[in-house]
Amino acid sequence: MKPVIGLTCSTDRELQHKENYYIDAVKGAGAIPLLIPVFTSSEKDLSHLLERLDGVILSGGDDIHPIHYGEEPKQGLGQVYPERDEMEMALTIACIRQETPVMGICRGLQIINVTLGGDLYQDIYRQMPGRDLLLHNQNIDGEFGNHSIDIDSNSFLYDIYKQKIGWVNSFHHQAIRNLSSALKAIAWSKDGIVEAAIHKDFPNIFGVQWHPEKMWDKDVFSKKLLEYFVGLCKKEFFI
Ligand SMILES: [Mn+2]
Repeated sequence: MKPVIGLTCSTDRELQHKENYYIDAVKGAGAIPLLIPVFTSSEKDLSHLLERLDGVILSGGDDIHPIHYGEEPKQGLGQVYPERDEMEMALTIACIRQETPVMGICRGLQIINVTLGGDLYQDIYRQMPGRDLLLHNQNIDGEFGNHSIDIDSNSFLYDIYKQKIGWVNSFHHQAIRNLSSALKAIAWSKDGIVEAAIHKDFPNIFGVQWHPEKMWDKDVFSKKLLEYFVGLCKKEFFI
């Protein structure tokens, strides 16, 4: 039976939405996608929701409000939507509690980190002066890789890539500053930005800073990564 994977939505005052490439990528990797809107939810409601899902993808989107890691907004912070932050953070906690697999994509990796006590650069280009940063907010289409990543050879990512170097797209101007002590970094860009991390105690919970769903039908590693996650949701692997 195909697993059902919940995809968190982007939202504004009028619409809840998610781009079609997320839907296509989940379907292409062998699962059934289901959109989860932002809604004010109790712990009990989220727990009930998760009983009906085999996994959750925390999707990409707007910036995370820095109040969630104890800062006020600085110059360079983009659009924020605190209700989405709160819902996704509560959902992450519920997933950990119920051991529901989670894949964080871009903002989703950052949500996992902030939920578990880590923090972010509100804008890497303003907050990391003197660092020769790469262009993490690429100008080419998302189906093309933009910068390389160095992969921890002792990680599931290495098992997918079978090499220490990967090539990923990049659509972010925020990034992990202090990594949560509950997480382990498993990939970095050449300028030292954390590009992937996994939960130390719950390895079914991980995030990547790039967008495999934009490359899934062009890049074999992106497809394998999504298929790996679908496998976790099917409980094919015992890790
Ligand atoms: Mn990047």
